[in-house]
Amino acid sequence: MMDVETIKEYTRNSDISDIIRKALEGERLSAGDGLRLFESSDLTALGIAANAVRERLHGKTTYYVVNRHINYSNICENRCRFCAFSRSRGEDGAYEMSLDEIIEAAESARGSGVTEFHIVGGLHPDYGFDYYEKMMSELHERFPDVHLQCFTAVEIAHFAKKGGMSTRECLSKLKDAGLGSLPGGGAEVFSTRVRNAVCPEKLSGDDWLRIMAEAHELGLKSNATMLYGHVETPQERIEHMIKLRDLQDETGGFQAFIPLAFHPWNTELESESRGPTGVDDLKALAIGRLMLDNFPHVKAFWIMLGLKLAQVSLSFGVDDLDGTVVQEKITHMAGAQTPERLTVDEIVHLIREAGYEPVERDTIYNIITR
Ligand code: V47
Ligand code: SF4
Repeated sequence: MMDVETIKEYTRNSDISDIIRKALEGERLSAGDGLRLFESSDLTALGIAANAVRERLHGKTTYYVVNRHINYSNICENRCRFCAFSRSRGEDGAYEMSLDEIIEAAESARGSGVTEFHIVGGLHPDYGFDYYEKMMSELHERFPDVHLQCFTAVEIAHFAKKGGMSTRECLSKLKDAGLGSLPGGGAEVFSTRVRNAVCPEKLSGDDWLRIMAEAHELGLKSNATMLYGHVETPQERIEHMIKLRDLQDETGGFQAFIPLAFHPWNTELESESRGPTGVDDLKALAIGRLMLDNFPHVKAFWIMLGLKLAQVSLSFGVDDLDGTVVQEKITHMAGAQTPERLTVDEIVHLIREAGYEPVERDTIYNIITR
Protein backbone atom coordinates (compact mmCIF):
# COMPACT_ATOMS: atom_id res chain seq x y z
CA MET A 1 0.00 0.00 0.00
CA MET A 2 1.12 3.55 -0.66
CA ASP A 3 1.79 5.57 2.50
CA VAL A 4 -0.56 8.39 3.41
CA GLU A 5 1.66 11.17 2.09
CA THR A 6 2.10 9.40 -1.26
CA ILE A 7 -1.66 8.94 -1.58
CA LYS A 8 -2.23 12.62 -0.81
CA GLU A 9 0.32 13.58 -3.44
CA TYR A 10 -1.08 11.12 -5.94
CA THR A 11 -4.66 12.40 -5.54
CA ARG A 12 -3.64 16.09 -5.23
CA ASN A 13 -5.37 17.17 -8.44
CA SER A 14 -8.57 15.25 -7.82
CA ASP A 15 -11.84 17.14 -7.22
CA ILE A 16 -12.21 15.10 -4.02
CA SER A 17 -8.66 15.53 -2.70
CA ASP A 18 -9.82 17.48 0.38
CA ILE A 19 -12.26 14.70 1.33
CA ILE A 20 -9.60 12.04 0.76
CA ARG A 21 -7.25 13.96 3.05
CA LYS A 22 -9.93 14.00 5.78
CA ALA A 23 -10.54 10.26 5.44
CA LEU A 24 -6.82 9.48 5.52
CA GLU A 25 -6.40 11.56 8.67
CA GLY A 26 -9.27 9.72 10.34
CA GLU A 27 -11.56 12.73 10.31
CA ARG A 28 -15.27 11.92 10.05
CA LEU A 29 -16.88 12.74 6.69
CA SER A 30 -19.97 14.95 6.56
CA ALA A 31 -23.14 14.37 4.51
CA GLY A 32 -21.86 17.02 2.09
CA ASP A 33 -18.59 15.12 1.68
CA GLY A 34 -20.49 11.92 0.96
CA LEU A 35 -22.61 13.62 -1.68
CA ARG A 36 -19.56 15.04 -3.42
CA LEU A 37 -18.03 11.55 -3.48
CA PHE A 38 -21.12 10.29 -5.29
CA GLU A 39 -21.00 13.23 -7.71
CA SER A 40 -17.30 12.88 -8.55
CA SER A 41 -16.25 10.76 -11.50
CA ASP A 42 -12.76 10.21 -10.08
CA LEU A 43 -13.32 6.53 -9.33
CA THR A 44 -9.58 5.84 -9.11
CA ALA A 45 -9.03 8.40 -6.36
CA LEU A 46 -12.11 7.15 -4.50
CA GLY A 47 -10.83 3.57 -4.71
CA ILE A 48 -7.36 4.49 -3.48
CA ALA A 49 -8.84 6.27 -0.46
CA ALA A 50 -11.27 3.46 0.39
CA ASN A 51 -8.51 0.90 -0.03
CA ALA A 52 -6.22 2.87 2.29
CA VAL A 53 -8.89 2.77 5.01
CA ARG A 54 -9.52 -0.92 4.33
CA GLU A 55 -5.81 -1.75 4.58
CA ARG A 56 -5.41 0.35 7.72
CA LEU A 57 -8.14 -1.76 9.36
CA HIS A 58 -7.44 -5.19 7.87
CA GLY A 59 -4.22 -5.13 5.88
CA LYS A 60 -4.53 -7.58 2.99
CA THR A 61 -6.88 -9.87 4.90
CA THR A 62 -10.10 -10.78 3.08
CA TYR A 63 -12.70 -12.72 5.01
CA TYR A 64 -15.07 -15.41 3.86
CA VAL A 65 -17.39 -17.81 5.67
CA VAL A 66 -18.49 -21.36 4.94
CA ASN A 67 -22.22 -20.91 5.15
CA ARG A 68 -25.51 -22.13 3.79
CA HIS A 69 -28.49 -19.93 3.05
CA ILE A 70 -31.98 -21.29 3.65
CA ASN A 71 -35.02 -19.30 2.48
CA TYR A 72 -37.80 -21.06 4.40
CA SER A 73 -40.76 -19.54 2.48
CA ASN A 74 -41.45 -16.88 -0.14
CA ILE A 75 -45.05 -16.32 0.93
CA CYS A 76 -45.11 -12.73 2.08
CA GLU A 77 -47.69 -10.20 3.24
CA ASN A 78 -45.58 -7.23 2.14
CA ARG A 79 -44.99 -7.73 -1.58
CA CYS A 80 -42.31 -5.04 -1.97
CA ARG A 81 -42.12 -3.67 -5.51
CA PHE A 82 -38.41 -4.54 -5.87
CA CYS A 83 -38.87 -8.15 -4.82
CA ALA A 84 -39.17 -10.97 -7.38
CA PHE A 85 -38.91 -13.63 -4.69
CA SER A 86 -42.18 -13.15 -2.82
CA ARG A 87 -45.58 -14.62 -3.66
CA SER A 88 -49.03 -14.41 -2.15
CA ARG A 89 -50.54 -17.53 -0.60
CA GLY A 90 -51.82 -19.87 -3.33
CA GLU A 91 -50.07 -18.00 -6.14
CA ASP A 92 -47.98 -19.85 -8.73
CA GLY A 93 -44.45 -20.34 -7.45
CA ALA A 94 -45.35 -19.89 -3.77
CA TYR A 95 -43.52 -22.32 -1.50
CA GLU A 96 -43.02 -23.01 2.17
CA MET A 97 -40.69 -25.39 3.95
CA SER A 98 -41.79 -27.48 6.90
CA LEU A 99 -39.44 -27.70 9.87
CA ASP A 100 -38.46 -31.17 8.67
CA GLU A 101 -37.51 -29.78 5.25
CA ILE A 102 -35.47 -27.02 6.85
CA ILE A 103 -33.63 -29.57 8.95
CA GLU A 104 -33.08 -31.71 5.86
CA ALA A 105 -31.54 -28.71 4.04
CA ALA A 106 -29.32 -28.05 7.05
CA GLU A 107 -28.36 -31.74 7.30
CA SER A 108 -27.22 -31.70 3.68
CA ALA A 109 -24.49 -29.27 4.76
CA ARG A 110 -23.22 -31.50 7.57
CA GLY A 111 -19.62 -32.52 7.00
CA SER A 112 -18.97 -29.60 4.60
CA GLY A 113 -17.27 -27.51 7.25
CA VAL A 114 -20.31 -25.22 7.47
CA THR A 115 -20.15 -22.75 10.37
CA GLU A 116 -23.21 -20.60 9.63
CA PHE A 117 -26.83 -21.02 8.59
CA HIS A 118 -28.22 -17.83 7.10
CA ILE A 119 -32.00 -18.13 7.26
CA VAL A 120 -34.52 -15.55 6.03
CA GLY A 121 -37.92 -15.66 4.39
CA GLY A 122 -41.14 -13.79 3.59
CA LEU A 123 -43.67 -12.55 6.14
CA HIS A 124 -45.89 -15.62 6.24
CA PRO A 125 -49.51 -14.84 7.04
CA ASP A 126 -50.18 -18.12 8.91
CA TYR A 127 -47.08 -19.24 10.80
CA GLY A 128 -47.19 -18.45 14.51
CA PHE A 129 -44.22 -17.49 16.65
CA ASP A 130 -43.79 -21.16 17.64
CA TYR A 131 -42.67 -22.12 14.12
CA TYR A 132 -39.70 -19.74 14.27
CA GLU A 133 -38.83 -20.53 17.87
CA LYS A 134 -38.90 -24.25 17.14
CA MET A 135 -36.79 -23.71 13.99
CA MET A 136 -34.10 -22.13 16.17
CA SER A 137 -34.24 -24.66 18.98
CA GLU A 138 -34.24 -27.72 16.69
CA LEU A 139 -31.36 -26.41 14.58
CA HIS A 140 -29.42 -25.36 17.66
CA GLU A 141 -29.88 -28.78 19.22
CA ARG A 142 -28.77 -30.64 16.08
CA PHE A 143 -25.98 -28.21 15.17
CA PRO A 144 -24.70 -26.69 18.42
CA ASP A 145 -21.51 -25.52 16.68
CA VAL A 146 -23.16 -23.83 13.72
CA HIS A 147 -23.99 -20.14 14.19
CA LEU A 148 -27.62 -19.23 13.41
CA GLN A 149 -27.70 -15.88 11.62
CA CYS A 150 -31.39 -15.57 10.97
CA PHE A 151 -34.30 -13.19 10.42
CA THR A 152 -34.17 -9.57 9.36
CA ALA A 153 -35.60 -6.84 11.59
CA VAL A 154 -38.65 -6.90 9.28
CA GLU A 155 -39.28 -10.55 10.12
CA ILE A 156 -38.73 -9.90 13.84
CA ALA A 157 -41.46 -7.20 13.79
CA HIS A 158 -43.79 -9.63 12.00
CA PHE A 159 -43.12 -12.54 14.40
CA ALA A 160 -43.62 -10.26 17.40
CA LYS A 161 -47.00 -9.18 16.08
CA LYS A 162 -47.97 -12.82 15.47
CA GLY A 163 -46.92 -13.79 18.98
CA GLY A 164 -48.55 -10.78 20.66
CA MET A 165 -45.27 -9.67 22.20
CA SER A 166 -42.82 -6.80 21.93
CA THR A 167 -39.96 -7.01 19.45
CA ARG A 168 -37.53 -7.03 22.37
CA GLU A 169 -39.28 -10.03 23.93
CA CYS A 170 -39.36 -11.75 20.53
CA LEU A 171 -35.61 -11.26 20.08
CA SER A 172 -34.92 -12.43 23.59
CA LYS A 173 -36.97 -15.63 23.18
CA LEU A 174 -35.32 -16.43 19.84
CA LYS A 175 -31.92 -15.82 21.37
CA ASP A 176 -32.76 -18.24 24.18
CA ALA A 177 -33.77 -20.78 21.51
CA GLY A 178 -30.42 -20.52 19.71
CA LEU A 179 -30.45 -17.44 17.47
CA GLY A 180 -26.89 -16.09 17.24
CA SER A 181 -27.12 -12.85 15.25
CA LEU A 182 -29.25 -10.99 12.72
CA PRO A 183 -28.48 -10.50 9.03
CA GLY A 184 -28.75 -6.97 7.66
CA GLY A 185 -31.69 -7.25 5.28
CA GLY A 186 -34.85 -5.16 5.21
CA ALA A 187 -33.05 -1.85 5.67
CA GLU A 188 -33.50 -0.97 1.95
CA VAL A 189 -33.21 2.85 2.05
CA PHE A 190 -34.53 4.46 5.23
CA SER A 191 -36.11 7.52 3.53
CA THR A 192 -39.91 7.57 3.86
CA ARG A 193 -40.19 8.83 0.29
CA VAL A 194 -38.28 5.82 -1.03
CA ARG A 195 -40.14 3.35 1.18
CA ASN A 196 -43.50 4.74 0.02
CA ALA A 197 -42.37 4.28 -3.57
CA VAL A 198 -40.83 0.79 -3.39
CA CYS A 199 -42.01 -0.98 -0.23
CA PRO A 200 -45.01 0.86 1.25
CA GLU A 201 -46.02 -2.08 3.47
CA LYS A 202 -42.61 -2.53 5.05
CA LEU A 203 -41.82 -1.35 8.56
CA SER A 204 -40.34 2.16 8.77
CA GLY A 205 -36.64 2.93 8.74
CA ASP A 206 -36.93 4.12 12.35
CA ASP A 207 -38.49 0.81 13.40
CA TRP A 208 -35.73 -1.11 11.60
CA LEU A 209 -33.12 0.90 13.52
CA ARG A 210 -34.98 0.49 16.83
CA ILE A 211 -35.13 -3.31 16.45
CA MET A 212 -31.42 -3.43 15.63
CA ALA A 213 -30.70 -1.34 18.73
CA GLU A 214 -32.73 -3.81 20.81
CA ALA A 215 -30.84 -6.74 19.31
CA HIS A 216 -27.50 -5.09 20.05
CA GLU A 217 -28.58 -4.38 23.64
CA LEU A 218 -29.42 -8.09 24.03
CA GLY A 219 -25.91 -8.98 22.83
CA LEU A 220 -26.91 -10.04 19.33
CA LYS A 221 -24.59 -8.65 16.64
CA SER A 222 -26.03 -7.77 13.25
CA ASN A 223 -25.23 -6.52 9.77
CA ALA A 224 -26.72 -3.58 7.89
CA THR A 225 -27.64 -3.45 4.21
CA MET A 226 -28.63 -0.75 1.74
CA LEU A 227 -30.53 -1.70 -1.41
CA TYR A 228 -29.37 0.74 -4.10
CA GLY A 229 -29.90 1.31 -7.79
CA HIS A 230 -33.70 1.78 -7.96
CA VAL A 231 -35.46 5.10 -7.22
CA GLU A 232 -33.23 6.47 -4.45
CA THR A 233 -31.07 9.60 -4.83
CA PRO A 234 -27.41 9.92 -3.73
CA GLN A 235 -28.63 12.21 -0.95
CA GLU A 236 -30.94 9.46 0.34
CA ARG A 237 -28.10 6.93 0.26
CA ILE A 238 -25.92 9.24 2.33
CA GLU A 239 -28.74 9.89 4.83
CA HIS A 240 -29.12 6.11 5.13
CA MET A 241 -25.43 5.66 5.85
CA ILE A 242 -25.41 8.44 8.43
CA LYS A 243 -28.33 6.88 10.31
CA LEU A 244 -26.39 3.62 10.46
CA ARG A 245 -23.26 5.43 11.62
CA ASP A 246 -25.20 7.26 14.36
CA LEU A 247 -26.69 4.03 15.70
CA GLN A 248 -23.32 2.31 15.55
CA ASP A 249 -21.87 5.14 17.68
CA GLU A 250 -24.46 4.24 20.31
CA THR A 251 -24.44 0.43 20.25
CA GLY A 252 -21.33 -0.82 18.42
CA GLY A 253 -23.38 -3.87 17.42
CA PHE A 254 -23.02 -3.74 13.65
CA GLN A 255 -20.39 -5.92 12.04
CA ALA A 256 -20.60 -5.39 8.28
CA PHE A 257 -22.15 -2.87 5.93
CA ILE A 258 -23.45 -4.61 2.80
CA PRO A 259 -24.68 -2.53 -0.13
CA LEU A 260 -27.07 -4.72 -2.16
CA ALA A 261 -27.21 -4.16 -5.92
CA PHE A 262 -30.82 -3.99 -7.08
CA HIS A 263 -31.79 -6.63 -9.66
CA PRO A 264 -34.83 -5.37 -11.58
CA TRP A 265 -35.85 -8.46 -13.57
CA ASN A 266 -39.29 -9.95 -12.78
CA THR A 267 -40.03 -7.10 -10.35
CA GLU A 268 -42.62 -4.33 -10.53
CA LEU A 269 -39.80 -1.83 -10.99
CA GLU A 270 -38.48 -3.55 -14.10
CA SER A 271 -39.76 -0.82 -16.44
CA GLU A 272 -38.63 2.03 -14.17
CA SER A 273 -35.10 1.00 -13.30
CA ARG A 274 -32.22 -0.76 -15.01
CA GLY A 275 -30.44 -1.39 -11.76
CA PRO A 276 -26.98 -0.10 -10.87
CA THR A 277 -24.00 0.03 -13.24
CA GLY A 278 -20.52 -1.19 -12.33
CA VAL A 279 -19.49 2.31 -11.33
CA ASP A 280 -22.54 2.63 -9.04
CA ASP A 281 -21.55 -0.69 -7.44
CA LEU A 282 -17.97 0.34 -6.72
CA LYS A 283 -19.06 3.77 -5.48
CA ALA A 284 -21.62 2.32 -3.04
CA LEU A 285 -18.96 0.05 -1.55
CA ALA A 286 -16.10 2.57 -1.48
CA ILE A 287 -18.24 5.44 -0.16
CA GLY A 288 -19.69 3.06 2.42
CA ARG A 289 -16.14 2.29 3.56
CA LEU A 290 -15.29 5.99 3.85
CA MET A 291 -18.54 7.20 5.46
CA LEU A 292 -18.99 4.31 7.92
CA ASP A 293 -15.79 4.89 9.84
CA ASN A 294 -17.14 2.95 12.85
CA PHE A 295 -18.13 -0.20 10.94
CA PRO A 296 -15.45 -2.88 11.13
CA HIS A 297 -16.32 -4.54 7.80
CA VAL A 298 -17.65 -3.81 4.33
CA LYS A 299 -18.98 -6.87 2.57
CA ALA A 300 -19.48 -7.48 -1.15
CA PHE A 301 -22.27 -10.03 -1.56
CA TRP A 302 -20.87 -11.70 -4.68
CA ILE A 303 -24.23 -13.26 -5.51
CA MET A 304 -25.62 -9.80 -6.27
CA LEU A 305 -22.47 -8.08 -7.47
CA GLY A 306 -21.16 -10.76 -9.79
CA LEU A 307 -17.95 -12.63 -9.13
CA LYS A 308 -15.64 -10.47 -11.21
CA LEU A 309 -16.76 -7.15 -9.78
CA ALA A 310 -16.81 -8.60 -6.25
CA GLN A 311 -13.16 -9.53 -6.76
CA VAL A 312 -12.28 -6.05 -8.05
CA SER A 313 -14.14 -4.48 -5.12
CA LEU A 314 -11.45 -5.83 -2.78
CA SER A 315 -9.41 -2.81 -3.94
CA PHE A 316 -12.36 -0.47 -3.31
CA GLY A 317 -12.81 -0.83 0.44
CA VAL A 318 -14.24 -4.35 0.67
CA ASP A 319 -12.71 -6.84 3.14
CA ASP A 320 -15.36 -9.56 3.12
CA LEU A 321 -16.85 -11.70 0.33
CA ASP A 322 -19.57 -13.48 2.36
CA GLY A 323 -19.45 -17.19 1.67
CA THR A 324 -20.30 -20.40 -0.07
CA VAL A 325 -24.10 -19.71 0.12
CA VAL A 326 -25.13 -22.98 -1.72
CA GLN A 327 -28.70 -21.97 -2.48
CA GLU A 328 -30.00 -18.46 -3.08
CA LYS A 329 -33.45 -17.50 -4.26
CA ILE A 330 -33.96 -13.77 -3.62
CA THR A 331 -31.49 -12.50 -6.22
CA HIS A 332 -31.81 -15.38 -8.64
CA MET A 333 -35.56 -14.93 -8.96
CA ALA A 334 -34.74 -11.30 -9.86
CA GLY A 335 -32.49 -12.37 -12.71
CA ALA A 336 -29.02 -12.83 -11.17
CA GLN A 337 -26.61 -14.60 -13.53
CA THR A 338 -24.14 -15.59 -10.80
CA PRO A 339 -23.86 -19.19 -9.62
CA GLU A 340 -25.76 -20.10 -6.46
CA ARG A 341 -22.77 -21.63 -4.77
CA LEU A 342 -19.01 -21.26 -4.64
CA THR A 343 -16.51 -23.72 -3.28
CA VAL A 344 -13.90 -22.59 -0.78
CA ASP A 345 -11.28 -23.22 -3.49
CA GLU A 346 -13.03 -20.78 -5.82
CA ILE A 347 -13.32 -18.06 -3.16
CA VAL A 348 -9.70 -18.48 -2.13
CA HIS A 349 -8.60 -18.31 -5.78
CA LEU A 350 -10.50 -15.04 -6.41
CA ILE A 351 -9.02 -13.44 -3.29
CA ARG A 352 -5.44 -14.57 -4.01
CA GLU A 353 -5.59 -13.49 -7.65
CA ALA A 354 -6.57 -10.00 -6.46
CA GLY A 355 -3.46 -9.87 -4.28
CA TYR A 356 -5.21 -10.31 -0.95
CA GLU A 357 -4.98 -12.93 1.77
CA PRO A 358 -7.99 -15.24 2.21
CA VAL A 359 -9.01 -15.87 5.82
CA GLU A 360 -11.89 -18.09 6.80
CA ARG A 361 -13.94 -16.53 9.60
CA ASP A 362 -16.97 -17.55 11.58
CA THR A 363 -20.07 -15.33 11.70
CA ILE A 364 -18.69 -13.08 14.42
CA TYR A 365 -15.27 -12.77 12.76
CA ASN A 366 -13.29 -15.24 14.81
CA ILE A 367 -10.55 -16.55 12.53
CA ILE A 368 -10.90 -20.21 11.57
CA THR A 369 -8.11 -20.71 9.03
CA ARG A 370 -5.66 -18.47 7.34
O1 V47 B 1 -33.89 -7.21 2.42
C1 V47 B 1 -34.87 -8.11 -2.39
C2 V47 B 1 -32.87 -7.52 -0.96
C3 V47 B 1 -32.44 -8.52 1.00
C4 V47 B 1 -34.03 -7.78 -4.35
O2 V47 B 1 -26.50 -9.74 6.43
C5 V47 B 1 -33.03 -7.57 -3.41
O3 V47 B 1 -24.83 -10.93 5.73
C6 V47 B 1 -31.52 -7.07 -5.07
O4 V47 B 1 -30.24 -8.84 3.26
N1 V47 B 1 -32.44 -7.24 -6.02
C7 V47 B 1 -32.20 -9.87 1.66
N2 V47 B 1 -31.79 -7.22 -3.76
C8 V47 B 1 -30.75 -10.33 1.51
C9 V47 B 1 -29.85 -9.75 2.56
C10 V47 B 1 -28.49 -10.27 2.76
C11 V47 B 1 -27.86 -10.99 1.78
C12 V47 B 1 -26.58 -11.48 2.02
C13 V47 B 1 -25.94 -11.29 3.22
C14 V47 B 1 -26.60 -10.57 4.21
C15 V47 B 1 -25.93 -10.40 5.54
C16 V47 B 1 -27.87 -10.05 3.99
O5 V47 B 1 -32.38 -8.69 -0.39
C17 V47 B 1 -33.74 -7.85 1.20
C18 V47 B 1 -33.73 -6.84 0.08
O6 V47 B 1 -33.07 -5.68 0.47
N3 V47 B 1 -33.60 -7.77 -2.21
N4 V47 B 1 -35.15 -8.13 -3.71
C19 V47 B 1 -33.71 -7.59 -5.72
N5 V47 B 1 -34.61 -7.73 -6.67
FE1 SF4 C 1 -41.43 -9.80 1.50
FE2 SF4 C 1 -38.86 -9.32 2.03
FE3 SF4 C 1 -39.67 -9.64 -0.52
FE4 SF4 C 1 -40.38 -7.45 0.82
S1 SF4 C 1 -38.27 -8.05 0.28
S2 SF4 C 1 -41.74 -8.74 -0.42
S3 SF4 C 1 -40.63 -8.24 2.91
S4 SF4 C 1 -39.72 -11.20 1.07
